[in-house]
Amino acid sequence: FLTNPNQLGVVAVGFNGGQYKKGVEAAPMALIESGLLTQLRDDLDYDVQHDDTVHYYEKDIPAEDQDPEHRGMKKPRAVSAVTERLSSQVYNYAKDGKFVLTLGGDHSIAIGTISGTAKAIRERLGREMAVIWVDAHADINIPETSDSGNIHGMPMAFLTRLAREDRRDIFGWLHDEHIVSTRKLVYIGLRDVDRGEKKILRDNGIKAFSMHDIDRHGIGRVVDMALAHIGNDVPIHLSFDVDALDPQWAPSTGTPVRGGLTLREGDFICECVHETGNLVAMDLVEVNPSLESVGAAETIRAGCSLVRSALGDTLL
Ligand code: EXY
Ligand code: MN
Ligand code: MN
Ligand code: MN
Repeated sequence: FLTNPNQLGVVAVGFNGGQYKKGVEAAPMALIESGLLTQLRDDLDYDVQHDDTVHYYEKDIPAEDQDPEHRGMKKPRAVSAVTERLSSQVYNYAKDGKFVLTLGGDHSIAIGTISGTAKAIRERLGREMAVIWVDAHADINIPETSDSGNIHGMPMAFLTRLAREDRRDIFGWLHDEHIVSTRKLVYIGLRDVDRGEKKILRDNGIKAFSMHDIDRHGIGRVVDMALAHIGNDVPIHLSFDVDALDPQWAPSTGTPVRGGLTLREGDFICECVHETGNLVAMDLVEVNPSLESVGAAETIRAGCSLVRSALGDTLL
């Protein structure tokens, strides 16, 4: 599905407004400084296109006193403004048939990345794209089911239209071409899903593999089943939240949940998705280098490993 498979558009989005912990905005720089892009260039032969600056989009973000809660959502205009710009930036790479790698940032940025790839894939190939969402959380709260009001717990609801909002400055810019079908969404790694989210998953028949499923069937079968659900010949956007990994491997993240994937299982998912040949974009989100200072280096190393695996690094 990529016309330029060795060209990699890298978008760095140091944005933290989808939740309340500082530090996640520093992740793109930390990942890049630890050598991620150099590895992709030198070891995996990608033509990496990145303007060497981390995008904070500060001028686009309304001041906090200009951004009151709306339907319980916190900083809705800020998240909307950032993701709207991000969406067109991702679209611009994806429409040229390049792979798009986005380094977050908290997971609210997926509203921008997935809408951008979905639109490009529709225009370029006339097809619907699938999303594989690897996370401890489902991030599919609608504003009314969210206890926290944090938008990083809601991106999949807006991307599937389960949540909608007509105000242009609060996600009203999302149109049909940006939307992903609930039938084309698969979760892997879930273990902390809110009550309202469980109902949303059930009512809409959304495919989800929890840690329980991984314990029962093993990661190999679970990945096979996830890919079978999507189908053989469908472009895939992989959105990887580092908190899918057990805190043992990725302690420096805002909402850690014990009982997660090993780093090897995380890498395995990425390797298998790469092997399909259908991967068109990846997000790596929720790395927060300022939490758990002892674990920050380890978390960054884990993040780099996941990205390399998704981009074709093999063990042999
Ligand atoms: N479900 C909770 C909420 O909506 O606030 C926790 C969400 C955490 C989201 C992290 C990024 O995956
Ligand atoms: Mn950039
Ligand atoms: Mn998430
Ligand atoms: Mn999460």
